[in-house]
Amino acid sequence: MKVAFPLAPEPEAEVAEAARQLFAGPVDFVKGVVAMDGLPPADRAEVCFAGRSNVGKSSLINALTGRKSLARASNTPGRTQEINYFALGDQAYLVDLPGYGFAKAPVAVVAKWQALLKNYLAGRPTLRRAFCLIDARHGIKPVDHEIMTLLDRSAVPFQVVLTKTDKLGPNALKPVIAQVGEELQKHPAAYPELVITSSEKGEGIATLRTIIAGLD
Ligand SMILES: Nc1nc2c(ncn2[C@@H]2O[C@H](COP(=O)(O)OP(=O)(O)O)[C@@H](O)[C@H]2O)c(=O)[nH]1
Ligand SMILES: [Mg+2]
Repeated sequence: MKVAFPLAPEPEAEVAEAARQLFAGPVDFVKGVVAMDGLPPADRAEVCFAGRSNVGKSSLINALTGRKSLARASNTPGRTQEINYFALGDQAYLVDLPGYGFAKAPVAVVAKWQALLKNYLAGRPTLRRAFCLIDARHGIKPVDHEIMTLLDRSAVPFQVVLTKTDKLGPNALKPVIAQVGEELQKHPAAYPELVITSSEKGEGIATLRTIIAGLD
């Protein structure tokens, strides 16, 4: 059976406002984690953001929280291989995963974080959803399938978020949405709804906030 991947609907005003208030409240950097035993206690729901280096993960977390440099502040060189935890009040964790797909990192470094990522995705009981960020100009690439397959195997539901849509011309989005929908047919863990975003222009941010606030 073919699954359709429609766009996530615009949230209704009331739920969008509740989500806005949640994200306008305190958001704090908790820690950068380099090994499974460094994870904070699994005492609340969490969502993670995965994607290639430079796809816009940190910018998206900043846009969601309305803090210009929250995520970047923890992204000092040398910490980029860490799993960065942010606390959304005391309700949930937002988790910025290390970017993948950079060819220049030494093999041992890549192997180490791949193992950490695999253990994290398979072993975090409070992980409600992974957001897989895909650059709207590029669509889903082979390296994205690798992490999506990992999510399938770990039975972590994931939702695709297209980023940087402000960089696209008016007619360019439709074919990308079609390509993404086609590629997602291969992934049983794919949540059948796409979110279209621009951290720069704010597009889709209220929708994504509402999705996260609605997970319990
Ligand atoms: N035009 C545009 N640029 C963006 C957007 N999101 C991120 N960027 C840029 O893309 C680059 C990488 O973003 P960053 O958030 O650091 O990516 P990360 O490596 O996935 O954390 C930066 O130069 C950002 O300014 C967006 O929505 N629109
Ligand atoms: Mg980043």
